[in-house]
Amino acid sequence: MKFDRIGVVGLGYIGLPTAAVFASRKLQVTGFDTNRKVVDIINSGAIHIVEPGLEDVVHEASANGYLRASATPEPADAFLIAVPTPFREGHTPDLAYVEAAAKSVATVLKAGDLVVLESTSPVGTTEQVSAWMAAVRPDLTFPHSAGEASDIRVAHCPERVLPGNILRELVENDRVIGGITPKCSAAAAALYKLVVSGECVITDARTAEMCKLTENSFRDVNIAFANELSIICDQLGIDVWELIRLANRHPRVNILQPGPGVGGHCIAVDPWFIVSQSPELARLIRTAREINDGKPRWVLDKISQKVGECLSRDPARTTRQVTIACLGAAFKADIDDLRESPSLGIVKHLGHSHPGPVWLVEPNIHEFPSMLDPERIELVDVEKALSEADILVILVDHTPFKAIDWSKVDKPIVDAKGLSRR
Ligand code: SAJ
Repeated sequence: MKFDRIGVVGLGYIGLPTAAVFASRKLQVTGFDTNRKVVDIINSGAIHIVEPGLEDVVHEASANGYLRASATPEPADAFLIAVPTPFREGHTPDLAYVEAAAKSVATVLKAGDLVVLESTSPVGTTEQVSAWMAAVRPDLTFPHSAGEASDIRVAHCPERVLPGNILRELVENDRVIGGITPKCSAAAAALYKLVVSGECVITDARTAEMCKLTENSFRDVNIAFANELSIICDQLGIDVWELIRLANRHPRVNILQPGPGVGGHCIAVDPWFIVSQSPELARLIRTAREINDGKPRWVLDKISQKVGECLSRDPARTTRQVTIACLGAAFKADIDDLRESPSLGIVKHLGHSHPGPVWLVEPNIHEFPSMLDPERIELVDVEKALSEADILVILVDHTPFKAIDWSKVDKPIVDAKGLSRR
């Protein structure tokens, strides 16, 4: 198959790096995004997201004429759909962006084109994408109804990259490719082989959809196990981080790390897609979600206990005079992304519930987060927090926090990441 022009729908954390990687191989790529501002930024050779190395690749590809952005779809030989799949109230998947993307791509399709859904999706979505496109284009045939003879090929190839490491993982990771028919899979594999050095492993669309959900659910269940252990160990007076280090010396044990909860747009979301499709059967997956979602509450209870201890040591003091400093608000270490962050949720909650000063140390941000109340939360540097706060709450294992010699810090600490105990 020949792909003279590639269209990427959705220019966010996945779509933009994907478009840039194809364009860097001197393929003609047009990225589509409904946000005009995003289109203008990319056409100026700049980027609107934070990802190491991406700005240079986008800048070069657009300066050399290989990458262009547009607000409306244009014809291409292959389309990659990389739009968000959030969940609605009640944890049911919201496929509105996928539906809109499929319907807009359909308007410019011609016989022989390939459409690949990259967005993490519940099982059956790829067939649904094919059906949505067919409804717009009755003049073409689609694989969900016409099978191998279809004019259009449709496949799922879930993205699996780790934010912060996207450009390398886009090229090096193995890709799972699930076409609605074998011809669809073969076409999608031919496309990805243009840029991927990892293996392109072929399966069917439903298995590929479930595979992505399984990867993130596996991680969520493993983290829930670590979080549950951390609560049990706290009750038993055992250092959970030492415990996990020791248990992981067993050649067949690999427990992840506890923390203040699970955040981000993937691990905390995707397992719900399985739960919502198989509510009676997905018992472990649901429980893991509940354990991880319940962890911030447990951390808040630990903070309240420390406040109580401060007051009982000094009865002349009131809660208003107790200063709590939170270290970190991002959803994981060494990133600036605060969305869906359990740490941010803890800081926000303290802003409402603790009558005294609440400070936040977040070395990766330079503006006050819009989600927090500036009347209640103050951004301070780490030195001020270490010297002046009454209680320190370690929420994120950012590198600068790891570098602190915690053995010299003589203050009450609630440590959700185990930095002060290593
Ligand atoms: N976390 C822990 N303990 C750990 C590891 C992570 O509490 O031992 C927490 C983090 O602090 C964070 C959350 O889990 O709040 C998620 O972080 P992450 O680094 O596990 O994952 P993401 O969300 O950045 O990216 C994941 C990756 N999936 C897997 O590793 C199976 C990535 O490969 C996927 O492409 C991405 O989801 C996605 O887009 O689905």
